[in-house]
Amino acid sequence: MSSRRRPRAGHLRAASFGILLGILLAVDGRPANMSAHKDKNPSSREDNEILPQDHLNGVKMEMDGHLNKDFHQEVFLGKELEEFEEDSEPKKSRRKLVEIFNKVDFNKDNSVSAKEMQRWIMEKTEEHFQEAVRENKLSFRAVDPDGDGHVTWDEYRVKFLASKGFNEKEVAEKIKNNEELKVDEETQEVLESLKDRWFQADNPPADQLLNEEEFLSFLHPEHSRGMLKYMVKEIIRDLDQDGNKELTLSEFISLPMGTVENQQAQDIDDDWVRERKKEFEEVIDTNHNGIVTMEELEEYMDPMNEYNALNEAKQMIAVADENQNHSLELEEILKYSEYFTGSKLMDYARNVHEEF
Ligand SMILES: [Ca+2]
Ligand SMILES: [Ca+2]
Ligand SMILES: [Ca+2]
Ligand SMILES: [Ca+2]
Repeated sequence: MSSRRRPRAGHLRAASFGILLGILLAVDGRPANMSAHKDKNPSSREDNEILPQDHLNGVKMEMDGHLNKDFHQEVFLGKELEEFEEDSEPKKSRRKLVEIFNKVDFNKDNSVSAKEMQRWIMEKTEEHFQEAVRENKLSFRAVDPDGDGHVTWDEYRVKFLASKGFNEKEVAEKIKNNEELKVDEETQEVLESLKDRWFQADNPPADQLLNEEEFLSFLHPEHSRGMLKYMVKEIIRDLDQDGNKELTLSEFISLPMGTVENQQAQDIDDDWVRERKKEFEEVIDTNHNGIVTMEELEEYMDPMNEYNALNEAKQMIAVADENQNHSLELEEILKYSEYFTGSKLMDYARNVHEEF
């Protein structure tokens, strides 16, 4: 482990949370003997969905402070993202990309301007949000089995511990009888962090119960103003070394250790540092004074910020704009399809050119 930074409580929290998510994502379900019932549908997916995720679609930064590398693809493809994953057929992907181009090109002049791309990004962001609302309905049902529309912290805590492999009935019984729960330190830290977040998501008048909408902001803080501020506070807490609630470039570049497995490898990766520096100086620090304030970070994290969307649109265009007309033509998008969609289509397009 890199010892670039002294571990502090916040780091440990972020670290253990990352590790926990890693475990939950990596292990396909819990050990068989702990599983209440074995159905065809592994319960791991459902369990993961009741936990706030590190990665949020269409948000520029992960909850652990890492940049979201797939951001531009997410805001370009929206919920179509999955259709471009590895095993999709090139011919189909190409057709899909042409289709998308024609939609982004709102005024049908065969070229995508920054304004058109901005409008598209906003639309796709809204799509991610609607997707989150839809998924939240299912997750909420999982934590509110009696369906009365409210979930207490204790009910959620039981579900969370069950997802960690604890026996759900036993835990529920112990909580009911106010008995002490024997959980390891790591789980305890995650629980405390979740509890903070839980009470943040409880809108006034605070009744310590979350309804479906509040649960959505618990899982998806990016779409609620109050939770967005909370998320920013958490990120600053993890990155801010001198505790002045602002970030310098060096604070932004050195991440808390242990938040990802290959942190050490990433720390020494020059590209990684360069990218982060660029993002800090050119995008997040909007008044370019070398300091990122909470307000600047909040603007940056807000997925519905139109100014950010326009910047992103310009950046995306610049990547592929070979003829330098500040717009994207279909050929440019196809040539840079890997950047926009994650799949390489140009070679394919050239090979089968006769077909079209
Ligand atoms: Ca156009
Ligand atoms: Ca600082
Ligand atoms: Ca600034
Ligand atoms: Ca162009």
